Amino acid sequence: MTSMALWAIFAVALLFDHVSSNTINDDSELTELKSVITKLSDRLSHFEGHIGDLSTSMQAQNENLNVTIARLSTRIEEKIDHAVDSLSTSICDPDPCLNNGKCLPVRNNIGKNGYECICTAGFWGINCQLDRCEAAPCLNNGKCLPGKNNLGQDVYECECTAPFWGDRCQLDRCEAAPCLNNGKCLPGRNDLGQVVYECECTSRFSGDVCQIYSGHDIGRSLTGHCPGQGLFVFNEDNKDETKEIVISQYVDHMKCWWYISNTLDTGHLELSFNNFKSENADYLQIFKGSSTSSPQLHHLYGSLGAKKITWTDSFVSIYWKTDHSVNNYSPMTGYLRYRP
Ligand SMILES: [Ca+2]
Repeated sequence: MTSMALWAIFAVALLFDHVSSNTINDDSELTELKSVITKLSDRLSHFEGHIGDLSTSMQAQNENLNVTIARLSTRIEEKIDHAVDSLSTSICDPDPCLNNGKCLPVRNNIGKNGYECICTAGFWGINCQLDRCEAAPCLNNGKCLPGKNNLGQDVYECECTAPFWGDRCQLDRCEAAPCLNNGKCLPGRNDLGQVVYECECTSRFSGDVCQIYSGHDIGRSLTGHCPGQGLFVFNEDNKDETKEIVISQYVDHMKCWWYISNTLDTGHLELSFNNFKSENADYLQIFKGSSTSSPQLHHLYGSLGAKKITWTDSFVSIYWKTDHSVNNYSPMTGYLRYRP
């Protein structure tokens, strides 16, 4: 095709040269020109034939190409379908769901294949990779246990270490130090499942709050106008302290109890008033024990002024009592000290 095209261009150029140069001078030249034109005409016809063949051939090739493209397109679609099908079955293999989550192949709204993880309790996220406990909500070394609530929501529960409790182990039932006499507070649950505490008492003490000393139950309710009632224990740590015996208001019908334990092996206890003054029917008693039926060590009443009493017993009760009669006496404070 290329050589024919070149020949045609050459012939046209020759013809053009003869005409434009105006050199046709005789019959022989005209005859030669006619011959050239005839040859050119033949060649052009031949070229046209080739062009026609070429067009036919190209049309055929075009049709073939269309068929090929259509077949290829079909095969590609088939391949894609096959890939999608195998994807939907293998999308859960290997299993993308963590923490024992169950993998389910799913097709979303736009027909796209994917998977969904059905997570076990406590876990969530696309791949069950998240744990409700990951924020470490349990304080004080509490152990976080994931779970679900009644609504099926993911929740956690804290298993607390002693003595902590509460939703997040943030509470300490023992923080009020309810156990007396160096008793150790242990939180627990009662029969109703309520969080309570238990006191682990040191030797010689017992009772709910270790309030019983060597068999003396001093757990009676302490009310009235005497702040600081209850048990006070002298020991090595506090032997230099002064325990105040405060009668803050001198009124009728008072019943105040102080329980004094002395755990020190030597020495004695001393109670002093700067100015003791009471009605004769009202009085302060010291018992060797925890009740009015225990042996009485001292019995103070009347206008005594500066008054000092002592004892060596390891446990006594101080009892202040007023009767029903009206009086105009003043509050008093006694000062209790350990003397070596
Ligand atoms: Ca009185």
